[in-house]
Amino acid sequence: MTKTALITGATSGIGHATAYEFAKHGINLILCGRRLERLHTIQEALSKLTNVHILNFDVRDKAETFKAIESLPVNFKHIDILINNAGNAHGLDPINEGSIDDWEAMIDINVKGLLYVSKAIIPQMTERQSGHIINIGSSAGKQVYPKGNVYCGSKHAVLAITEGMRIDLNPFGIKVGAISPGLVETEFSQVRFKGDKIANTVYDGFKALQAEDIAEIIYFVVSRPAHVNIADMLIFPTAQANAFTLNKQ
Ligand code: NDP
Ligand code: 8X3
Repeated sequence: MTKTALITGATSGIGHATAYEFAKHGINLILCGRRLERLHTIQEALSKLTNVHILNFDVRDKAETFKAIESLPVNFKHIDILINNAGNAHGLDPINEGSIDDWEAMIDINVKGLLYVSKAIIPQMTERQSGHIINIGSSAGKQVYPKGNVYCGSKHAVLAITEGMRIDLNPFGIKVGAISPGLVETEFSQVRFKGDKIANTVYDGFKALQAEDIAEIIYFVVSRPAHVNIADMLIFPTAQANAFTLNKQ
């Protein structure tokens, strides 16, 4: 039977590439994000390959999140795969200089937003005793790097929540796992540095991971047989050895 996936943060980067990868394989899509125009453009393109429904909401807004998911038409209500991808870093500052607004954005989007979306979808999965949840973590969720403080904290939380979800949802036969990339060339650095020109240099001097690299891995994970659950995967560009060791030429 054709599966349906809900992807948060589908308007750019990893979420966008995952939507394309899933569409190529005929997975029905519910694509989420705040930028409505982009959602329409992507829907138009991918509708040639699969059925696509879009949901325009901010994961920080609990009521809006529940309302959006509740509003799904009957042919999109049954969600087999949830990709909790929406997220970003905001700022790169030592803790003594960091902005409270940045900290709140990272906790509200990366952690609380992921929980709201999950809370809205898990009940149908427990009821059916099936489903697959993939949370996009980061190498920053495994190792803290200088000035990474709260972003790293938010991604450590994502990985801890993923482990907790896997334990608690295990009796229901629901697969839960994390994908933890290192540096991926997306709009991530434009957001982190708020459009500052430093964002244009982050991926200079080495070949960063591309969003499509991660999308292919996510499809690999969701296409394993029923008895196989990939619990966690850490992926670096070849030039990166850990969260803070990068071989730039
Ligand atoms: P992008 O900035 O390209 O994409 C982020 C996506 O998240 C966008 O689609 C954006 O959509 C969505 N988003 C952001 N804030 C909100 C919000 N408040 N409500 C709803 N959607 C939101 O970055 P990436 O693709 O790189 O990031 C995707 C995930 O991958 C994130 O969780 C990030 O932490 C993680 N990651 C990224 C790495 C990297 O190096 N790029 C490495 C490791 C992990 P819109 O603005 O339309 O709402
Ligand atoms: C994104 C990768 O190294 O910028 O999670 O934190 S990093």
